[in-house]
Amino acid sequence: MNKAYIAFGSNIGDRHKAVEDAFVMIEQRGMRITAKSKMYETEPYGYTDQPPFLNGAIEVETHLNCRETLKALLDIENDIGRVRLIRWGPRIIDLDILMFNDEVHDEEDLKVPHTDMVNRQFVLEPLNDICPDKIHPLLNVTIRDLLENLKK
Ligand code: A4P
Ligand code: MG
Repeated sequence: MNKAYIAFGSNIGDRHKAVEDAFVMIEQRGMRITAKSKMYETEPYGYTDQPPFLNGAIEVETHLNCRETLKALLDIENDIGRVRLIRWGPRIIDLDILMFNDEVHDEEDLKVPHTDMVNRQFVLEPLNDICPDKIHPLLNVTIRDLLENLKK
């Protein structure tokens, strides 16, 4: 059985509903949610001229491999976006694989662990809720320590 950590973010429309819909679809597609972080209201990072985000992270167990998991998450993003958004409008849900077992993938369309997670408090804070002792497979540091370092 594989264990994955997935980040979610939403900043348009009914954000809580989008997240709840995503959880249901994740379970329907062969992933069992085994832990959920708290929900965080966060200021936009990077491109800042956009509404605040609802962010969090979940732990899932799945028989899907990493690439199959990515495919499932992209399908869910599309399903949620297609139902609720105007054409060409932004998506209301972003689902990123943060870590997948201790695997390392460095391909154009699949980078795991997520490359920018160590710089993002809105990722590390929820991750710290659900797996503070998990060791980042490339950096060999716990999530708790990554978060503490970022806050310094
Ligand atoms: N991809 C590669 N690796 C992965 C992975 N580990 N997990 C590829 C998921 N996808 C991965 O992603 C584009 C492509 O990344 C996918 O097709 C997949 O093959 P996307 O989600 O369609 O595009 P995006 O959202 O524009 O890019 P990305 O990198 O997800 O955006 P960011 O960098 O995550 O920025 N501020 C706050 N406070 N909270 C947020 O959640 N999010 C963003 C989005 C900006 N600022 C934010 C937040
Ligand atoms: Mg994404």
